Amino acid sequence: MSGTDPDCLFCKIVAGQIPAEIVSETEHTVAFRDINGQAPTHVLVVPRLHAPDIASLAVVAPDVAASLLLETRRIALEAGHEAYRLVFNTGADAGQSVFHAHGHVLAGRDLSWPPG
Ligand code: DGP
Repeated sequence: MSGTDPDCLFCKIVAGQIPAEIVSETEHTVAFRDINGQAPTHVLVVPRLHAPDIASLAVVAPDVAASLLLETRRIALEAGHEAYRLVFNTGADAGQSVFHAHGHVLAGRDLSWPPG
């Protein structure tokens, strides 16, 4: 499956056109450290396929969305965290700034609730 947006920042990271600290790569996903880390572990897991948010991805490619979800857990466990927070900001008013689906894996410090 393909589908990229030449103007999308995360598509460029997936393609290797913009450097990032890569954590893992699978058939469907690429994971890299957030440039503005908010926790000792702060990894972004993105699909290779461009979709503007996680729900849109689940509509067009539910297998990729499920694969991404499982990869977030694998990354947290590999980093030594059984407890972690998984965030999908969806929509600008909810804090989404990059419109290529991505899960934030946050762990390694106390994470308060409700989030800010
Ligand atoms: P969100 O606000 O949920 O759309 O999250 C986007 C995240 O992407 C934000 O936490 C910062 C991160 N980010 C933005 N630009 C770059 C970049 O060029 N490289 C990396 N590694 N992360 C980036």
